[in-house]
Amino acid sequence: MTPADRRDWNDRGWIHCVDVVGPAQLDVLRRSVDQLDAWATTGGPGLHHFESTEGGPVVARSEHFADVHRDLGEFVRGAQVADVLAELFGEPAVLFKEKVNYKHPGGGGFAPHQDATAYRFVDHHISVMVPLDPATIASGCLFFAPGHLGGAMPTDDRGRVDEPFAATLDWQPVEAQPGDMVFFDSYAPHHSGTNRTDRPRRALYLTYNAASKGDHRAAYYADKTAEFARADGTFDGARVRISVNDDFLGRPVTS
Ligand SMILES: O=C(O)CCC(=O)C(=O)O
Repeated sequence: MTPADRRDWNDRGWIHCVDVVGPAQLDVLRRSVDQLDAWATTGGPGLHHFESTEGGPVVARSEHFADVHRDLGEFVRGAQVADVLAELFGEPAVLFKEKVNYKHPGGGGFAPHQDATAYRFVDHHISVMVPLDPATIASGCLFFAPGHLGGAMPTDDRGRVDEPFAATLDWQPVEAQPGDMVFFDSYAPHHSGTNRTDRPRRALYLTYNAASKGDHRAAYYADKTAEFARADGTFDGARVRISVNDDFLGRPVTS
């Protein structure tokens, strides 16, 4: 991390590291995510969620794969990410959850939210977004609003930042290329749009907490699986869920 990264982190709540994942590593990650995508449709390991697009049903998200996919597990728990996290937390980090958002062509975006409201068991996390395809305004990159690290914002009953409040925020697009990493705080408000291109916009989202706060990954996934099962994987029968909060703007389907 450079002094400018540190300043960005403190002032904004995210840092954009450019060209830090090499081509060989990217190849491994892309091949691995292709395997996850195939596992999703063939009943393979991991937790997989689907959405309907103009092109038909596609995988929207895969998660909980770090223990069942060797290459992904090595990256997720590897030194490259761990070193930056240790600087940001001021101590070693432990994995909290891991997911891939595929955002296939026509795949939905996400309403303004703070991740902290969906991540139980510990009150502060840091995530890193690792794009495997160009994340642009057209393909549905992240938008962040800087300087809101003081705590939880007002939310509606779906866990989204209240619309009138969200409308006052200074949203900034963070376009990122394969090879980049974007680290962001779990209180940094963010949203994203639909993928309007004809190529997927795949990205890993890896989330960690400070090791001194404990290892909650198993409890997080047990709790989430139980919560999804209670309402048959829906928000009270109204909408298929892909996440704890109802912030997904696509058309989720069961398969
Ligand atoms: O992948 C995206 O476009 C946004 C992801 C996001 O905010 C989330 O998964 O909570």
